[in-house]
Amino acid sequence: MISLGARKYSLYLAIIASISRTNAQTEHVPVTGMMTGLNRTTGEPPSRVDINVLENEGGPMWDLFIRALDALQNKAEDDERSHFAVAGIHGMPYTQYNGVGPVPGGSWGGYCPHVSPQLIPWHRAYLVLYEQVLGAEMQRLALEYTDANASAYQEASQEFRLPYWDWSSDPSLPPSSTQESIKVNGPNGELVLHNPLYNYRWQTYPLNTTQFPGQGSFGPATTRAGENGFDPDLVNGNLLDAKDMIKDSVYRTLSATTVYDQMASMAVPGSSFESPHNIIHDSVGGSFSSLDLTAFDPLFMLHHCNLDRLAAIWTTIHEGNSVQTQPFTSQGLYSTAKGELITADSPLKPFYQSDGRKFHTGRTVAETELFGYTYPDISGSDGDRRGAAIAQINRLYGGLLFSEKAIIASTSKRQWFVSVQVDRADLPLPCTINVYLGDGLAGRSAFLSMPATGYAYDELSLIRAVRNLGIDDSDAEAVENRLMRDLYVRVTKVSSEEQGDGATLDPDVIPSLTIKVMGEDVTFPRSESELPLYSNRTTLATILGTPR
Ligand SMILES: *[C@@H]1O[C@H](CO)[C@@H](O)[C@H](O)[C@H]1NC(C)=O
Ligand SMILES: *[C@@H]1O[C@H](CO)[C@@H](O)[C@H](O)[C@H]1NC(C)=O
Ligand SMILES: *[C@@H]1O[C@H](CO)[C@@H](O)[C@H](O)[C@H]1NC(C)=O
Ligand SMILES: *[C@@H]1O[C@H](CO)[C@@H](O)[C@H](O)[C@H]1NC(C)=O
Ligand SMILES: [Cu+2]
Repeated sequence: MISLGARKYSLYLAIIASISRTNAQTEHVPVTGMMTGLNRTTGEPPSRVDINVLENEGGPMWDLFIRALDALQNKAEDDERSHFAVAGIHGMPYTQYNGVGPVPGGSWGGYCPHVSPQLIPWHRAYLVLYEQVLGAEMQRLALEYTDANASAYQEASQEFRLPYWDWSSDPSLPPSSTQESIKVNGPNGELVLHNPLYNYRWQTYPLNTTQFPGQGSFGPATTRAGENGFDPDLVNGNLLDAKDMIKDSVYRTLSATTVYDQMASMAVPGSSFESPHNIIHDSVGGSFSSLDLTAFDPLFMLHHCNLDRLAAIWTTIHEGNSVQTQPFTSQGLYSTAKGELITADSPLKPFYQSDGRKFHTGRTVAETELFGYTYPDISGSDGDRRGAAIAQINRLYGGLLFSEKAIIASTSKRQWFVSVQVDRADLPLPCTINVYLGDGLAGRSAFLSMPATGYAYDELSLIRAVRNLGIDDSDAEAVENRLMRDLYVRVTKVSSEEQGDGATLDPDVIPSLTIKVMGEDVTFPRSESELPLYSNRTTLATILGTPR
């Protein structure tokens, strides 16, 4: 039997051949991924790894990773393979990358789609571009090591794949991103560098005010919340406050969402990964919470790599659902005009396929293996890949719904969540909608600055908040009485400079905001490789934002 790996391996060879053919004919940077370091027997690509694991293992891969980030940040900003040029695709300065500019009728200045099913596939192509540019730099730097370590450095540079920041398990900042300087091994001994994971310092600062209209408040380098551009304790405090909400939201999307479009964005009713992803942007704060500037922060790629990982786990679990299913009407972005219908075959601009002529689409980026990478949670070509992935997410994120006790009892139980629906045009963007139960924060939906209009949706689990009430949660009537009495909503404006708490608004002033308290039956999984089942959704009440 020819293994899946072998079939894919021959595909890689075809892709590599076509890359070398087209590079001569076009100046476009095709987005192909790294094709080095594949398993020689199976053709399986290397895994992207947890940033903290990469740091703790240290050695040649870590040395090269840090040195290559530093090199990209120091490359001339008009070089298409510099950190500046790649970061500038996302938002400001609205680079015409690969010669692609805005479409008439587009409104938002950068290419990045948000609140759109293209959020996941577009950022996948984006990360792959960064990974291949960074990987090429690492391979160049590896050649500088000529001593007994030379082959270890070269091998590491071939097997390298982008690391991810698993904020869904532990949202604390990667420790490697909190120190201003860093030591690594260079070819001639130890090097002390400005830590390229700490921030990005613009070479051309002061920024061109035409291209960076908001520059006045941002300073010469990227910032995160706090004094002097970044206070790691403050940021970690913000992140850890949201830890449980993020984890519960990720588990809900992994287990309860069955349609790709719902999983991929807040544009479709249901639970999505976009929502906890937004909480991370807001909690890190500073320029990280600005869609215009966030991609310049070196944390951005690690952050989005985790989003990509969650989507890849989701598509492994929900086999056969790897692309957008329903057309979506664009709210108007740099590369899609308002009213344009977006499907799985719409272009992901400005990312060219290997032929340098056609753009990638949701469909062409559906499989990570075709870009030469996988994730530890879904690797392993044989056996029950789906079951193994489910067991992994149950262990990592399923704390509340998944426990030995629940498995043994194999019970079904009434549980509750809040559904959120709002027209973004009514919101004081960027902002958060916070749901409280009594004194405690029960859930949060975060909304970034763009797009300015269009409906957005979210679902916030109340399981943890109900447990924290300390009443018998099998007494549905008692729980529902408490929900009706003690649940209320507040809208909080996020200040992009993150100077303390933003202003809080009464949600009554937001006409389109609809908050429903919903009930559902949850049947606990019977084994670690099964998911809970959700059924019998009912609406308890549509509440307003005032305490009742
Ligand atoms: C390649 O894959 C085989 C089969 O899964 C495995 O035994 C081997 O260790 C892998 N080689 C490397 C270098 O990872
Ligand atoms: C190889 O690298 C290690 C650190 O990664 C260093 O301690 C050692 O001196 C290097 N070997 C040589 C021969 O330079
Ligand atoms: C600033 O950016 C604009 C828009 O790209 C450009 O036309 C202008 O020449 C730039 N100005 C300077 C001083 O670089
Ligand atoms: C659905 O839930 C409601 C409310 O808890 C309950 O009264 C009803 O019996 C349930 N229906 C089914 C089919 O389980
Ligand atoms: Cu993002």
